[in-house]
Amino acid sequence: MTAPVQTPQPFPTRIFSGIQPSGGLTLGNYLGALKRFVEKQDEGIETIYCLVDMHAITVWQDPVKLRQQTREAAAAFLAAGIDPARSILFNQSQVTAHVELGWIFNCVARMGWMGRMTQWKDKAGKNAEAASLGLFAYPALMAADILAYKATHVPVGEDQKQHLELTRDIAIKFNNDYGVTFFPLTEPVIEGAATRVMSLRDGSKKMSKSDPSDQSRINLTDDADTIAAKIRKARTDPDPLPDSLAGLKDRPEARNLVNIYAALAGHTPEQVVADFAGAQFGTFKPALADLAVAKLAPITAEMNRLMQDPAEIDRILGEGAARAEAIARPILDQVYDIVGMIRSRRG
Ligand code: AQP
Repeated sequence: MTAPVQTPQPFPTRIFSGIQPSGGLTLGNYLGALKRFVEKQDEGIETIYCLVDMHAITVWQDPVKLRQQTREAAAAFLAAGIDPARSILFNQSQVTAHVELGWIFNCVARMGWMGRMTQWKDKAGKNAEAASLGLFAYPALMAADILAYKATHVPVGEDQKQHLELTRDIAIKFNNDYGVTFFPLTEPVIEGAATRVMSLRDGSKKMSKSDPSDQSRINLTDDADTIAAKIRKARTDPDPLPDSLAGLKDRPEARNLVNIYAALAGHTPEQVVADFAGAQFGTFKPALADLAVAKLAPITAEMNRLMQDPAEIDRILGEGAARAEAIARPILDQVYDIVGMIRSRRG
């Protein structure tokens, strides 16, 4: 192994991020990721967004549902404002550079690093022996997703921070092992009022598309009545809203609803508590439900419209995959060269 090198950042700004089509997208995915993906695109930064279907199958997926969920997630991206002319949008399995680089990173990453990942511990639970090898290696493939494009920034929710740190560790070890300054040290971009949206049933658990309770989350496909009913039934405490954020300490469910309101309204949580100081949840919840419906209903309607034409969605994903491939393939060719693989000309 060569001496460690400090990797400078001579890399142009490029954003990459992804979402697993492992179920219908939730309000957590929307506020923590999708809404911010659109903002980055609208800032004029080069943006590459991926539906990470290879990640989704680290937990068994019904093939028919997986295809449906992938198209539905693509529809959600488009409906939320991702413009395929300005962003690259595709599904991961169509660009094989991801799994090729993922394998190389499996050989760079250490077992101990993977074993410390909290998502692995949460998802594998007590029965790690029965979890898939893919679930264990998930963060190495995620590093490959990002570094196949030498992406410098990744907008994510709070839960993905540790995986981003591991992506940097893999980049540093690759650069050090091969004595190159090849991969950037990618920065997570975790910003906004709702970087960790919590379950509506349990303020200590993240809102998740794979939570067995549908009441725990708002789905982007929920209609107005369902959204209002879920917010009405959301767990809270009997106290009114305080006049400052300090008063929400130790009130995780109340804090969660304030954060959701703030992120949907484009306000800070401080503004929201100032506006609703002293209000009971009987007043706050209907206001939140109205806001959520106003923001989400147009997205749901557009998703439904787009889902009428699955061939068009597939066409957009295919076109995005071709553009993604054109960026990733030359990078991967260089990686093969760096690690010492023979690449013969064929035909
Ligand atoms: N509750 C959340 N609050 C804020 N951001 C969230 N994200 C997910 N849940 C929340 C962000 O959404 C992006 C895509 O996540 P993912 O689909 O790749 O996987 P995940 O983080 O494991 O999301 P889920 O919904 O919990 O999926 P399942 O149930 O399949 O594991 C990421 O940027 C994530 O931070």
